[in-house]
Amino acid sequence: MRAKLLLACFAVLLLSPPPAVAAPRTHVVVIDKMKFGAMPAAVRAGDRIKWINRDLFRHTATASAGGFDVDLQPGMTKTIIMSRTGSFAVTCRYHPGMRATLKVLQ
Ligand SMILES: [Cu+2]
Repeated sequence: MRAKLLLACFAVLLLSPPPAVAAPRTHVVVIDKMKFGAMPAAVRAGDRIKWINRDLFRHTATASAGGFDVDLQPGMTKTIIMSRTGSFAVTCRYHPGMRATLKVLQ
């Protein structure tokens, strides 16, 4: 009886799917009225950031310390993959007053 129970438990373990690895997600940041929209929370390495420029002006999403530099004409959308973890100070090369912080977790 006990052997059957152990065997059943073992079978359940064998048949269980492996632990889920989170699939990469796409987060959206809208730039409008000379401001970055809210930076997404819970960005993980491997996720994508889709930058959308809804403003009438050309902007960039530039990591001040390097890492990415996205140049966006008015109405343009670009998607990048965040391969590095860390806290990125983001600014616009044309409008230094535009600032945000994007955190990328492991
Ligand atoms: Cu700008």
